[in-house]
Formats: sequence, structure tokens, C-alpha cells
Amino acid sequence: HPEQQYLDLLDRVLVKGDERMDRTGVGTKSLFGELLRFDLSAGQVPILTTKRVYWKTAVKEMLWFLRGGTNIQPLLRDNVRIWSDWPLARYRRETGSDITQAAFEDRIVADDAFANEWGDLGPVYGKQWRRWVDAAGTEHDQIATLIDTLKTNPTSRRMLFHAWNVGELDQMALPPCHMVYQFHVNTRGELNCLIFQRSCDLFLGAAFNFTGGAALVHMLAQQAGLTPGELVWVGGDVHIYLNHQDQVREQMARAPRPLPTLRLLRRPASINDYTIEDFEVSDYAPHPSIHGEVAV
Ligand code: DHF
Ligand code: TMP
Repeated sequence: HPEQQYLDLLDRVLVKGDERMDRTGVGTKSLFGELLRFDLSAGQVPILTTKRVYWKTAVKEMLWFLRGGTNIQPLLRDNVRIWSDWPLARYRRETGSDITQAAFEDRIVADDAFANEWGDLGPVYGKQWRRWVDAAGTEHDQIATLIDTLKTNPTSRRMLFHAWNVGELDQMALPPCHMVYQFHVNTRGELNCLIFQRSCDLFLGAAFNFTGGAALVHMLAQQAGLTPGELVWVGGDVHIYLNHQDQVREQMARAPRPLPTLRLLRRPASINDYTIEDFEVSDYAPHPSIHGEVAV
């Protein structure tokens, strides 16, 4: 079962991982340099079944990246709360306020000026993917360039986009984790994707990264006249937070179920025009969700 490699990785990290403190103060067990492969060619999509994953949230996050978004306001208007903690932490730190997360989110949604000042994460994924600014001040749309190359020169070995813009890291709420996406087209016209993720929260973030990556491959393949191939995921510092260990053990005790399938219901005119309604996931029958606190 394709999910077994993920469950085995959880086990390896728990058993063999170095235990140490990390930036957040929570502490992790961690291994360095791991690789997982997911075959997308038969329609199967890596949405974990050993816990319920809110796949629409992961796809909405990917659509937000593709629209060049860096402000959490459109996410919140779409009921996606996974990025709220970082702007909230900054707001509390800089104003001394003890506002609740719900009140902060309500204000971001209702008040554009407030959202502009406090809802932005800085030049994160969306900015770098769609509007990377070079030394001369010229903007580069890495996604448009990628799609163009997929169509015109699919044997290229230079099909990738990158979010690690060294000169802007200090303005980002969080430096990019899934920082490089490289693509490859095989002789059957299948689009393969390799994600390099420098840092991975195996219990919370990983599930979203696999699903978002698979959704991206489906969209790019459709736009370039290709079919989805393989998603190869490479992790640098792959870790389990110490306060997720019970949850991980519970998850590891569950038997994976058949993976669901993903289908795009229409072909939008461009990569900018996808909406969540374009994604159909079928036969997703996961085990119940498992809650874990995110380390900020
Ligand atoms: N920091 C840390 N420590 N771990 C992360 O995974 C992480 N991910 C980020 C930003 N910073 C991060 C962006 N992606 C959740 C999932 C992905 C994500 C951020 C948060 C999360 O909390 N997931 C919960 C709730 C899902 C929901 O609200 O729908 C989960 O149970 O999957
Ligand atoms: P770091 O910048 O100190 O590495 O912390 C980032 C944390 O967020 C780390 O635990 C990895 C996790 N993360 C993911 O796993 N996936 C993601 O998509 C994002 C944004 C973060």
C-alpha cells in the first residue's frame, strides 16, 4: 500500500530519530534525508487514510499559492485557518494584545486595512512563484515559464520553480519549507514532480504537502496536455514534534485503506482559473481525524 512508506517513516523517526530542541521550543525527533514516491498515473491520490485529512484545505492552500497570494484574508474567507497562527503571533507580539484567534480572524476577514497591515506573511510561496523580483527589479512568473517549457521543450532538465529567495528570507513569516518543485516528462507523456522540502512536520504538514503536490501535478499536466505521473517527495529535516508522539502511535496502529482517486471536472483556460469545485475526490473513507497542536 502506498501509504505504508509513510507509516514506516513515522516508525523510523520515532525509533531512530535524534531527539533535540528546535526553533519552536517544543522539541522533535528527527531524521535527515528521506524519500517517498507516489504513483499518480492511475488516478490515485496520496490523501492519507490512517487519519482524516481535510484535502479541500490542502487544495485551497495550493490554489492560493498559484494565485500569488501571501495574505491570509482570502484563505480565511475560504474557511482555511492553517496559516493564522503566524500573523496572530506577530500581532500579539507587536501590539501586546491578547486577542483570541477567532477574533483576530474575524477582523482580518471584515477589515481590509487591518488585513493589509496584519494578515500578510511577507514574500512567501505565492510571491516567489509568480512574482520573483530579480536584481534589476524585473518580475519573473516561474509558473508561467514552467508551463510554457512543459509545452514547448518537455525534455528540458531545467523545469523547476524555487521559493528560497535568499535576499527576502528575512521578510518572510516563515522561510519556505517545500522550497523546490522540479518536473520531468517521460516518453509516455506523463508528468513527474519532485518536491524538495527542507523541513517537514511529519504529523501535521506532510499530509498537506503530499495532497497539495498531487493537486498541483494534476493541474499542470492538464494545462500542458500531459497526464499525471509520479510524485517524488524528498525531505531534509524530517521530524515528529514531541507533543505529537501519542497521536503518531495511534495513527501507526491503524491499517491503511485504499487510496481515493482525484479527477478534475473541467479544463480551465489557464492555471489561474482553477477553483475548489473543479476537484473531485472519490472513495475517500479514512479513519477518524487526530488532533495535534501546531508548533509556532
Ligand atoms: N509549522 C509547523 N510546526 N508545522 C506545520 O506543519 C506547519 N505548516 C504550515 C506552516 N507552519 C507550520 C502550513 N501548513 C496545519 C496543516 C498544514 C499547515 C499548517 C497547519 C494544521 O494545523 N493542520 C491540522 C488542522 C487542519 C485544519 O484546520 O483543517 C490538521 O489536523 O491537519
Ligand atoms: P522551520 O522553519 O524552523 O523549519 O519550521 C517550519 C516548521 O513547519 C517545520 O516543522 C516544518 C513545518 N512545515 C511543514 O511541514 N510543511 C509546510 O508546508 C510548512 C509551511 C511548514
